[in-house]
Amino acid sequence: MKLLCGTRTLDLSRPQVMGILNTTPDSFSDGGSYYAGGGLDIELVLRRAEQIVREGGTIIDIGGESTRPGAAPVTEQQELERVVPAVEAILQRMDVVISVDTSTPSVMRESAAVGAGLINDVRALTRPGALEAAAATELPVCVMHMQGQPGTMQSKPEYTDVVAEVRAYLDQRLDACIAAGIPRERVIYDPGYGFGKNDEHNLALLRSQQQLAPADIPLLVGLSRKSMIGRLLEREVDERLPGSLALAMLSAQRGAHIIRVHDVAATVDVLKLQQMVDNS
Ligand code: 8Y4
Repeated sequence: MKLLCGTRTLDLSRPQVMGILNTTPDSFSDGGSYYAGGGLDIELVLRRAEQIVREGGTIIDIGGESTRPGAAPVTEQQELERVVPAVEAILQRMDVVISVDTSTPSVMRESAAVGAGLINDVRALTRPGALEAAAATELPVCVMHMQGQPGTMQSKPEYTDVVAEVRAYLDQRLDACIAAGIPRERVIYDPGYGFGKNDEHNLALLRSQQQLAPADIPLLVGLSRKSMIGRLLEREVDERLPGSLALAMLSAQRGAHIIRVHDVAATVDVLKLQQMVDNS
């Protein structure tokens, strides 16, 4: 399976690693904040981007909004100021696919205009104007499942059949994409691990991950350092690498095409071995 991301093509016949680059001032989970008092530190952004590419990441996910409960809401202007210059600076120096983690139509359009290759929307293009903006970019879109809203989604997640409900939601978003002029070939599914799900829900989704997408639709997953690892293993955020690597391998074995992670080098090693064993 191939994915056309603007001027670059991703080979999804083996799992690709997406490295996380947060431009929010309160992001500690990827080990760094690239935001210093007055604004974004482009030098720090470039250093992190270079690290991701050197370590074997083929996609860089850049976001300017934190979905963490209690995080300060970001204005459209702030998000544009954080994301667009970072995308532009990286692409002036590196041959890599940039994914923009955004739900905001103007950020989609302006990022695409400076060369972004993928739109990653945790709200699955549900904001007013998002479907139209994403369609106009002609880029692939990742639609993610979330129950509830970022601030409150973990208060009481409830499902009758989490696997069926997540699949039905993603299929419904695919229909909405197609109706808006985003062809099926450009849609990526994501179960949204940890987004309005308890540990039992997350484990059920991972166990049945193969059923979450049709065979022709790529699956993106984000499990790296997430709270479920913290709870299941009683580990703080800086102690979650072994758990993250185990889940990266399990998700690859269950059909993940793109794996969103903080620790690129370690994940690339694990996936190389997984491919050697499972694709002989
Ligand atoms: C520690 C580390 C604690 C990470 C929390 C977190 C996904 C995503 C996020 C995902 C897609 C996160 C933007 C949450 N997760 N996009 N974004 N899929 N497509 N939390 O699973 O990493 S942010």
